[in-house]
Amino acid sequence: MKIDAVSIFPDYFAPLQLSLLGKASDAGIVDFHIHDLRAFASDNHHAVDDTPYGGGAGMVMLPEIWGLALDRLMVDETDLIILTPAGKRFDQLMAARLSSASHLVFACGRYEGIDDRVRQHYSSDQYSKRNIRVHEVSIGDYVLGGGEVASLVMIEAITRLLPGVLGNPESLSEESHNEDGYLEYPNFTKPSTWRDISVPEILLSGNHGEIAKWRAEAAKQRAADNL
Ligand code: JDQ
Repeated sequence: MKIDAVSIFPDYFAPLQLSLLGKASDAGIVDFHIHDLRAFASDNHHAVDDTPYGGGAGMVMLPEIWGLALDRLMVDETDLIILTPAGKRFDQLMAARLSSASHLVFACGRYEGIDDRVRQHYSSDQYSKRNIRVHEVSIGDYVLGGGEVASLVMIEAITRLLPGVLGNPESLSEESHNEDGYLEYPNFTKPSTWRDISVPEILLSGNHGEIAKWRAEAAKQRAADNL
């Protein structure tokens, strides 16, 4: 999978070289390319934003500069993801669907966001005929300063689903049990008693049928507690 990200703060993407994502990148499973939007700004002070038509607070990112940056990246079979607090909520199902894409482009705005004509333009027939799809996505109902951290969240959730990325394949199949409802069961490791708190005895029994039943019940209880 190829992943491009466009931002005026490319340094936000440094963590892609660490841990799971760094190994996936070294192994050639995912190919990250980070682009500095400001490189496409050609006026004297390299401005990327201007005041909003209709008035109001803040600044809006210029469509012309986004067009220059994105035109070079939008090949056939590309999913363009525009981060915005007003987008469709990102969840595990969206992560799973996007994990089978061949090319993702993350457009990371700042200020009050990107001129909406950028979304409109890349959503037009000319692009959908080339299997280019545009997604406006939010990672949750809170307001971030820009799209970079939201993109990192999505990239981590998506790339860990790629074949060969997760070291332990059982972890993924057990997660898929959860996709239709129950959250995770609580986990325990050594020692069996810590600060007077003992691990539930059933987990030490070796009775895998009873352990599965206990975990299903504990996961259900935890989900109810977190409502
Ligand atoms: C941008 C902003 C609109 C402040 C600019 C670009 N889930 C989620 N929360 N926040 C974002 C995503 C997000 C994504 C991209 C962004 C926020 N901002 C700041 C935009 C109103 C107020």
